[in-house]
Amino acid sequence: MTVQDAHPSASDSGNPSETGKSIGWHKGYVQGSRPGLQVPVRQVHLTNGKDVTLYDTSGPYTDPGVETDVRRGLAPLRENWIIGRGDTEEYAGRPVRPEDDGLKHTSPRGGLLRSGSTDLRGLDAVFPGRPRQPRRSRNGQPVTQLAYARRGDITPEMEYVAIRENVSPEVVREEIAAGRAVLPASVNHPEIEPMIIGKRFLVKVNANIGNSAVTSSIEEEVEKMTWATHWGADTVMDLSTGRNIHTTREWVLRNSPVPIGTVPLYQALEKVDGKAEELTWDIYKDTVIEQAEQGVDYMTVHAGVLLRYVPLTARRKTGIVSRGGSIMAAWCLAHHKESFLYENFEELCEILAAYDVTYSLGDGLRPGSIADANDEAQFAELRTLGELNSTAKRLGVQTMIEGPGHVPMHKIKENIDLQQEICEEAPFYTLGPLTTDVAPAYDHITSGIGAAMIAWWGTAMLCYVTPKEHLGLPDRDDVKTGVITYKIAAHAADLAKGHPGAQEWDDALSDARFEFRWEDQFNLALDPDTAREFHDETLPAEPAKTAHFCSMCGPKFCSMKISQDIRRRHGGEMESAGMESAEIEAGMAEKSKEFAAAGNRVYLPLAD
Ligand code: IRN
Ligand code: FE2
Repeated sequence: MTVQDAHPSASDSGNPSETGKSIGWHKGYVQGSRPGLQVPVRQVHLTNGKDVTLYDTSGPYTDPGVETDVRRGLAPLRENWIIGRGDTEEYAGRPVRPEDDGLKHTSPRGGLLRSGSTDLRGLDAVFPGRPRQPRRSRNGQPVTQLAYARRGDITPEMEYVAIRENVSPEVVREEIAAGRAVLPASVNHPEIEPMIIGKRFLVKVNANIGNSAVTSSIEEEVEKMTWATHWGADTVMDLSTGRNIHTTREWVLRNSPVPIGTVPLYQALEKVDGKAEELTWDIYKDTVIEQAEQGVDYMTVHAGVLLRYVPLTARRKTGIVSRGGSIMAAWCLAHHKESFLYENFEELCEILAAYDVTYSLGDGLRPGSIADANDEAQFAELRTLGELNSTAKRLGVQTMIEGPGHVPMHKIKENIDLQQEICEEAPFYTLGPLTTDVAPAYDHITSGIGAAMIAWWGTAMLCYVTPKEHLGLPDRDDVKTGVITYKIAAHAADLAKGHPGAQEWDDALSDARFEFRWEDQFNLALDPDTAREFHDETLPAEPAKTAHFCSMCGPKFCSMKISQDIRRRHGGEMESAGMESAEIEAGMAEKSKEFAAAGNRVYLPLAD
């Protein structure tokens, strides 16, 4: 694989990270079969002259020498591919109305342009970037990666993800065609760097962002998105409710290098002043089209919450905890009718197929407590999701299935096994699951445990949980903690699944650790800033980073140093020949003498 520098001057310095420190890696690109097909990679230059190449989600923001401007948006990388297929056309699109932005009462100065709105802060109400018109299928036929894969086409997007995942394009095509993987890439979101979600590929992580009626500005949401992808989020869901909902999404989409997901039901509910019973299929459908025209790549649809399942939750400890699930349950009960999402599902499929919006079939009846895990309500909904999955596939729509929630460790495996069976191996996308209920403020950890397990058994994407889960809205630090926690779970699963190349990263870091190449250890870390900071707290001086000891044992007693000393003395021959036990003993005896001479103390004060 040849990796080109993103920019000729890129190799001489690392990129400045958000903290202003050098992050020690730089962006490179792998050239594909056509000029515009360049796949980003993160290259870590080690001090021993070797390079480690890692998957990169950070987008053009980390390209040295490239100026990004949030007011203009990212370059539309995929535009030529989309237009080149000749199966879509531009059209006028539906008008954007004040109520789309949660601004129901138009002010005298005019709804959207009302700059007095306090929660806009730095960014304007209207996205100022290049003018664009929405596209959709020219003749109503699906313009989805699933449809292309089925007819045997390898699209540029498929080639792109094949390079990213280090597999052949044919494997990508086959997995998509079989419905075992999705490549979420709306025809109206040409800015994204394509990625794939499926069990044969690297486990992916989604980060949720979004304002609510009470907090956060557009600017903050755009920043949370770039921040999340900087740390490795593979997709971002904008779960905004309240004010500026349409405009926030526009800013996020135009600046996002990763697929964006939403729950259209949330915005539809805003349009009826939060009164679930006033929702209609028409309002919902109109909201889906509005979001599809903007370029949302995948949508959570809680179509599996059926009227007859609602009573199954009555005796639960925590009832219905899904926001979307409870909205639909309230609607069904208010009208005593079957869900309008279920009843109109085929029409919804036709809309999604015309833009290549991917389904994320929502788990509206997921358990919200350990006590409710794997109950009848949850699995009844899953069976309906299986049925909807077949319908969606038949109509050419890419589909993944959402999963729980709160599940104790011994009940996790049943979830993925059942989902895979019922949903014909469609990608599973789970929220954790949280393995215990007792640790509010640490639910990134309670859920990271479940996430690692369920991903090992085949879950394709993990929806992160931040420390603020159950308590409040995540801020910037919580977003980072959530993403890093979930990258750990995902990578641990990649290792356990034996994903080709996954272990190279661990091996490179272990070598750096064993050889006391501190800078390399930091730069290879998932979170270089924190690793460096923790090290500097105890050993702040610059030379300490190359010193041959670590702060854990101090300079005089260190297991890694002992074994290195032994190796060095034997000129490396022990590695090939296997070291004689007598030699080890001799080395150890020598260390013992050193240790005794220093007073037989395990922990020595640091010499200064
Ligand atoms: C993921 C798996 N199960 C649920 N999720 C995520 O939860 C989903 O993708 C979306 O981000 C959020 C939807 O929450 P409600 O409306 O189901 O509570
Ligand atoms: Fe919960």
